[in-house]
Amino acid sequence: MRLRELTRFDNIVIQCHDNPDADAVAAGFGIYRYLQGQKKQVKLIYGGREKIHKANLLLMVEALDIPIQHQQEPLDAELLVTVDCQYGEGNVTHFDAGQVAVIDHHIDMGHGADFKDIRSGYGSCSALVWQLLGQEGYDLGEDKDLATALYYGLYMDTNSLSEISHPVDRDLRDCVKFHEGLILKLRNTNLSLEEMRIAADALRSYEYQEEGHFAIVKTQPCDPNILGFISDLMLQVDIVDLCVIYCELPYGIKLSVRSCVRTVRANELAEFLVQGVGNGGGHAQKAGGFIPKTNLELMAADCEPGRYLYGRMEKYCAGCELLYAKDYVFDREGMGRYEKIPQRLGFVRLVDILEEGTQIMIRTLEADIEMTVERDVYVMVGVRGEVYPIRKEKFEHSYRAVAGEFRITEDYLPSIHVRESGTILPILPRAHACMPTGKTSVFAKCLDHTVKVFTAWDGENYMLGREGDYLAVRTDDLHDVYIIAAAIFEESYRMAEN
Ligand SMILES: [Mn+2]
Repeated sequence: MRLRELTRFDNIVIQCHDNPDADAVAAGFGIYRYLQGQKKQVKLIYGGREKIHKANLLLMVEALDIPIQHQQEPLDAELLVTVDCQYGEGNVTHFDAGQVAVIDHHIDMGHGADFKDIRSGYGSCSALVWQLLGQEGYDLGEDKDLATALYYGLYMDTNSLSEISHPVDRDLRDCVKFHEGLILKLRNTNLSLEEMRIAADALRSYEYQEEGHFAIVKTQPCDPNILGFISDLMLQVDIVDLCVIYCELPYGIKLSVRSCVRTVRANELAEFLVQGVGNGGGHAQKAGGFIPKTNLELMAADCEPGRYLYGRMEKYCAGCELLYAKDYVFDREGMGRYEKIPQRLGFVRLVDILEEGTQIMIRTLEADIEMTVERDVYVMVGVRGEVYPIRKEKFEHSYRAVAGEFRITEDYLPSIHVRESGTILPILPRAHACMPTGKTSVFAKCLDHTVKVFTAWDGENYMLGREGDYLAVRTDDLHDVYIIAAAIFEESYRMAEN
């Protein structure tokens, strides 16, 4: 969806969910500012019984002059835009509206709307609004109040940026110029004494599972940020390797997940815990998740959330094989031989665009990859926009450069961030095309259970193979074992002739 599509209406109301949080307020403020600039009659509201009372939100609203109003009277808008929530949900007071637009980052609950932009992979609605504003050429450099609001919205929804996951969230974090003094003040206006008491009570009532070295803690209903605060503390306990802290709110279950072992990434654990019922994400050590109440009831009738999460945790800990490339003994059993389908891929010779020795970070949908520009290191770009470094020698054996461009259309395209200057260079316009030489092939088999592979080139981080993904071994190096995602395998490989 483009924001400009909304400008055909004149009387527009933007609605945050009831008990709005910083992310909802910031996202609403962003849409408000844009429409105000388009000379629209626009109003920013939230419904529900409670008025905003948390100290940080009051400070945010006042310091940034955010014109949000508590709406209790019926309303009839030509267009109603719900932000950080979906029209028809339990935590969104109903108001009549001619047409409805939904801008949100939770999972799509399937309610109808005339306009919809739901990105459940994003850690915050603020990042989505920031992206939408960018598409319209809105200059945030000229609007530091809004920039600060969006940054703070992201900050609060990703547990002080610690559970950040999507590259658009990371882009907002890295690119925006905000009022530093205000953010510092907001960061330290976070807890009330009552919330401190809730945290203390929660820490006394943990449940510990010895075999899996994990702890589960339920808190009383509280601001989701308290969950992160508690889980950070819980993880510091010597015998706790993984922990999940959750609370039941009127509209669903919020959870915070932590891991301090390299065999479990917190974001994957969070995704697993809410799989099919909610959304979750973050990164290796810290992650969060949310399950809408109705979904939990559907999935686990008469199941108490604590039991449900405990069961998922046990299942996660039990159902996984660890594989270390250095100790791997090749077994041909069940493996087929495959070769790359001759199709265009992209590659970039880094020294063509940057000085040798330059520190860079390559941002992709999957991860931020830290690298140094070296003479013989190339960067490959795959059909899904996936990026990986390759040594010149290996490249020349496996691929040959061909004329023409390499093009793909994906939602998020990779870019090179130059550390020192902050310059951002999109990769695709700088990529050349290449084709597989057909000289290399792999043995591979489809996985029927979860496998984590610590590869030969990175013994610290594993590659996750889920059911349906492929375990692959280079035929010319039987220690080079790795995972190829199901979709990429099907698009890129075919059975070898002999
Ligand atoms: Mn949010």
